[in-house]
Amino acid sequence: MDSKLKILVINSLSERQIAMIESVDPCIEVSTCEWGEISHHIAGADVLVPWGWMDISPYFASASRLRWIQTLSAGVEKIIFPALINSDVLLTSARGIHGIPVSEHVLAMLLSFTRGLHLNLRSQVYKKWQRFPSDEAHEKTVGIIGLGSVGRIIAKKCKALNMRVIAVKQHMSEELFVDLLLGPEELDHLLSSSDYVVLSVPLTPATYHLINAERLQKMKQDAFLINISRGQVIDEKALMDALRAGQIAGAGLDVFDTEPLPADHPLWNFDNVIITPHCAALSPYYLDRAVALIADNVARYLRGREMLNVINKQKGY
Ligand code: OXD
Repeated sequence: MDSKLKILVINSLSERQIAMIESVDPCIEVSTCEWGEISHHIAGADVLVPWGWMDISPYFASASRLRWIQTLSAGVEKIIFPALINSDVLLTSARGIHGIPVSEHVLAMLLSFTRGLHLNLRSQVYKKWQRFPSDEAHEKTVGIIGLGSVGRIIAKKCKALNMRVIAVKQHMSEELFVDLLLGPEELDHLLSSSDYVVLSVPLTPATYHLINAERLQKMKQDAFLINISRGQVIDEKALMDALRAGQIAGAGLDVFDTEPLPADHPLWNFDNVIITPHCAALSPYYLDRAVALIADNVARYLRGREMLNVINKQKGY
């Protein structure tokens, strides 16, 4: 029997990054391939490291050695399929490495809305000297829905702006940077008291269309909605209706129902919407952080220790 632990990463890695994973134990052999080549390589892999958006279900039957899938991304909703759920293949994610870039992305959106930069940029395209009302984030309230590793860093940075931070979280905990922590049943209170609502929850059956017409109505008319989680957490049609009706002041969206957002999608046309192409987590340091996490998890796997970010495949997170 082959005594090597063969790890197949569906992304290119530098020699240094490969060496970092292989340095965990002499039995480890890391190889990489492009997404289009997966069918040629998957049969030999004990461990697969794909991005969360990759649909590996067509190749699963030929992955006879596969014992563990470690995603490069935090989101795993697209990688879970019935045969995987019913198998004993372990699934772990890269949760925990996104906090720095994603929180900076949220602050960039929040401050752009506050200072009117989204409007200034449009004027600049037309070389138009035009002032818009601007506000301050200081002492305003940010409501964070989902206080995982990303939500916590957002809270900390908003506190540094002297904002009031409220958050909704599944289970109560001591939180250093949160002024008011609420349970999921108090979501409406967060919505009606926040000047900025930030979505940082995973997509699960429970969070699908969490922000619907009824919930948008609970928000203040001068409040902004920022989504860096998954597009399907918002009912996009209800959001566009709310924007048209002036029910909320604007939305900063990094994620969408359909990605890439189609060129003829009406969301492109709103002055008070900032659209970014699912890039909140992008950073030159992303892969290094992912590789460090993978190396840590490989060591845990080999030594039979508790693994990081194990996904409950039934629940989807
Ligand atoms: C992720 C993301 O899931 O960046 O990692 O959206």
